[in-house]
Amino acid sequence: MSVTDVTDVHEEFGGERLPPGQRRTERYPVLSKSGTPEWDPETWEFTVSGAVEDELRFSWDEFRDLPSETQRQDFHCVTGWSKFDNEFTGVTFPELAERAGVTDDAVHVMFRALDGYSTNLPLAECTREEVLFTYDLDGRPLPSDHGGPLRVVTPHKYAYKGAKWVTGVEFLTEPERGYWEKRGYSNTANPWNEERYDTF
Ligand SMILES: Nc1nc2c(c(=O)[nH]1)N[C@H]1C(S)=C(S)[C@@H](COP(=O)(O)O)O[C@H]1N2
Ligand SMILES: [Mo]
Repeated sequence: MSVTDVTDVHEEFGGERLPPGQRRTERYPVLSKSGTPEWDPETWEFTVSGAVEDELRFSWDEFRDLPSETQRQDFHCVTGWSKFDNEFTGVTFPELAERAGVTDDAVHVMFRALDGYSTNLPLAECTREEVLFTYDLDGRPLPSDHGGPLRVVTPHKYAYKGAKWVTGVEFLTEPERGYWEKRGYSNTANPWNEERYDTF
């Protein structure tokens, strides 16, 4: 199996592999605003909606049939730990965006999840190969505490930009803030610039 290594993403942001103020951990802590939600593979559905030519809906089996790839990525939590060399398998954001046909007026994206979580990014910061809808970690199904069956990973951002238990992505014509972005976490979340919190 071929693995694309994207652990050099820090070079684009002019920083070291370990962003400032982070310490490296071998463990993989779990951070969730509430508990781990239940899911049912029979009724689970993933939607692509909003400013697109074709709204898309996938069952679990249909999603698993999409073209996938495996990437080696680092993971930076805003609370100060980083975990290197995670192998995530899944579907890239550009792959899904292309299938839906994003319309010209789309500028922003909102991800929504089973636990009521949401998080937002500008469209340009999502249409990157390393923004991955991932279902396998290190060759095994992504543990449910870490967002299984499906989560987003955003190695160019603090990890709260990656929704665990993601069930939908909506293309927006105006920026909006997600769950933590409304509660003081940085809207931009660049780890190499230590964009951790916003003051309102
Ligand atoms: N659906 C959902 N996604 C979420 C969260 C959450 O509470 N719910 N927490 C975010 C935060 S703050 C972080 S740091 C990471 C933690 O991912 P992990 O639990 O796999 O380490 O998930 C992010 N995605
Ligand atoms: Mo977090």
